[in-house]
Amino acid sequence: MDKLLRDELYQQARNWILEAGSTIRNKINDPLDVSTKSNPNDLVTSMDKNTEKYFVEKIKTTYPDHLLLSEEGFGDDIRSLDGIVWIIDPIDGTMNFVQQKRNFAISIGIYHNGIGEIGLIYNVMDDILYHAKRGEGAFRDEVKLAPLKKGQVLEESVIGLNHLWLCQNRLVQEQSMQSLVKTVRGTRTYGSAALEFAYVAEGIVEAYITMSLAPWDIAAGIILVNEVGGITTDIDGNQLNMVDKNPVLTCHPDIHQRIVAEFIQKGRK
Ligand code: 2AM
Ligand code: CA
Repeated sequence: MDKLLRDELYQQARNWILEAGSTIRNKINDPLDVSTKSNPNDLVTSMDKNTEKYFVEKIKTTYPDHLLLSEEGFGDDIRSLDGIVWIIDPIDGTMNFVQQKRNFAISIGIYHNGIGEIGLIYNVMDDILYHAKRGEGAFRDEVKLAPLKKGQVLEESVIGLNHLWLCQNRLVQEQSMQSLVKTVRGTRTYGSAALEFAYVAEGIVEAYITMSLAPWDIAAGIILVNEVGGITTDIDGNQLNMVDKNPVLTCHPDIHQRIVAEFIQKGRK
């Protein structure tokens, strides 16, 4: 994608994400219509759906030849990332949105023939925008994020992790995940994959590991993490499939190999 088009799409996406966020903030205390999806804890609200419809309408009107891969089903049925694809989660961290009215984000990744060009993650209630254009660095509002510092060791790292994986998971023996938790300095669960990626990019968390995420949870975050020298793969260290769910590891490059080899592959079921 040439720079002129990338700059234009970035500006549009930025305007739309800020406007959608402002609408959510204005309606944050309105009565909520909550339903469940794949399981009783997998929530969706009318706000998720209306926010997604807002983006679909804007994108389809302005860029009719672009495609949209999004969580609530108002986008296109996409099997590949050919062309320009907007990958959108209208609310990432819906449980936080419902239970806490904060700690959720809107996530937009724009990909061109499979290459991540633009990533935006908007922490709506804190009004903080993480953003990146490929090759131009990542930012938290107007502040450029520093490249991840060299020499990171696992014992001094804080990792993001869903605590459920310590009790039950299909992929890695629970003892192996518990051993990872005992090795690192600390763990955090923020409840929004997009924000966890933003924190890895910001360098306030050194890794985020999770057993099943969809493209819209990670599309923007991958670009942000890339821009500061971080790595995102599946939990075995392989390339992600961007049109399917994946178990995901995003982290500081110095600790990637050790997490994969010592804690995941040894404990693989
Ligand atoms: P969501 O809020 O958009 O559903 C929570 O640990 C993180 O995992 C959130 O980013 C959440 O995204 C994501 N997630 C993905 N699939 C999920 C599922 N089936 N149930 C709950 N959270 C899910
Ligand atoms: Ca969502």
